[in-house]
Amino acid sequence: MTITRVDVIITCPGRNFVTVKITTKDGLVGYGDATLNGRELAVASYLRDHLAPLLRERDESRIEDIWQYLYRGSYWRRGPVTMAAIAAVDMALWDIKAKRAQMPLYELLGGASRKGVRAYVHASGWDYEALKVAVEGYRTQGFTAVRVQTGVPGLGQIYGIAPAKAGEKYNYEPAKPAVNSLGEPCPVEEEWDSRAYLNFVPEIFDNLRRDFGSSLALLHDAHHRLTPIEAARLGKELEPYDLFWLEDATPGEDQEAFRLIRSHTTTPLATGEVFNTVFDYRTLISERLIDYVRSSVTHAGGITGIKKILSFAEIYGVKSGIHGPTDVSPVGMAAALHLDMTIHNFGIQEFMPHSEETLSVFRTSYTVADGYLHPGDTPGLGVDLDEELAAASPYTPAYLPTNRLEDGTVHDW
Ligand code: KDG
Ligand code: MG
Repeated sequence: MTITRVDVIITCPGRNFVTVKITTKDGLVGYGDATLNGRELAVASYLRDHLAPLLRERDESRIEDIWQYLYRGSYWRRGPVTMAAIAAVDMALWDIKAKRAQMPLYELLGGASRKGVRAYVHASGWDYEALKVAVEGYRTQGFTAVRVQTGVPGLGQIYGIAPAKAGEKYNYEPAKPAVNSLGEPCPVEEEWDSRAYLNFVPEIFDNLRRDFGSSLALLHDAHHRLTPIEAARLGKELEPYDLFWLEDATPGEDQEAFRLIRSHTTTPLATGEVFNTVFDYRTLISERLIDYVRSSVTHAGGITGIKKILSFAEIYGVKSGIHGPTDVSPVGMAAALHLDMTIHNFGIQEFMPHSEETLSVFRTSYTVADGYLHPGDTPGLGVDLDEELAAASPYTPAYLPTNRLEDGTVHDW
């Protein structure tokens, strides 16, 4: 069969999402997620203006060939905009292939390697007491793994901490932009002090182990804010608290920095949510400097792209920890779950539940019970898009925040 239509749907049911919809000559429809937080329209243009004209009349069954044509064939390779656009096309083609085969995608990818997908959720709070309430809530729901983040005394708003109540100063998913002197949206500027953070964080983990015991898996995201020696110190000081992982300790593009961190600590390390291809992981994986790869299906070239990363990782005993925040759409989440079911080197899946508003536009068949997710057995990815509802929530300009030190210097985050 051939592709007859490629539509790009931009919608904002609670936050922005970019979705590609591919239609075949015999009327099958596939969806793919192209959402790049704060840069949504760049990917939409890449899809509409550059990829869609190349896809029409092409044989939709040739997924690897189309992937290579869009990646290798275009000369300009890699980067989040390119790879999110390729990812969306790739996901939509896998969705169509599995619908044509009348199978849930995980069956087509090799079948189930496990009964379900263990998930970790985000617990956060302004202080330890608020964090504790959030962790208790997730424990009650049956989750066995939580990412824990808190505020730092003396610092203001820090990205990664959700407001417990409406109007609280924390700003997380979807990040609300500030307004500049022209009345236009712009990134909120947060403040950072690594010393204050490093002096405070071990106490939080001490409290967590005291209150929740040893079996709960604890994860923590340093969000690229540390230097290698600071990350080494943190990893070492957190060893007694047996973390599942310490994520994005330093800016990920400096792969060699992980040699220093690794030589100082046995705390497991995860990184890669801003990576797009297997090349971004070459040193990290081949030198066994990390334990988990964090790319999302949406930002790493789709199912075809992330399978290349995970196959490379498997050889070195590195596991998956696929990125699954709410800025990955339900389509991108479903793609992750189908892969998680099949791969051998599955580690854990990040799960930030989407809002009711989002889920009224994206109708999903995946389920969650007792801390496990399952993609469901609907043919394809198992996600439908209500286009009328989507059209009723138009794109809203959005920015992720930025980060500065006390003296005004822009800092990593
Ligand atoms: O768009 C950026 C978010 O997806 C990211 O900052 C969330 O760090 C994150 C995580 O681990 O989910
Ligand atoms: Mg992260």
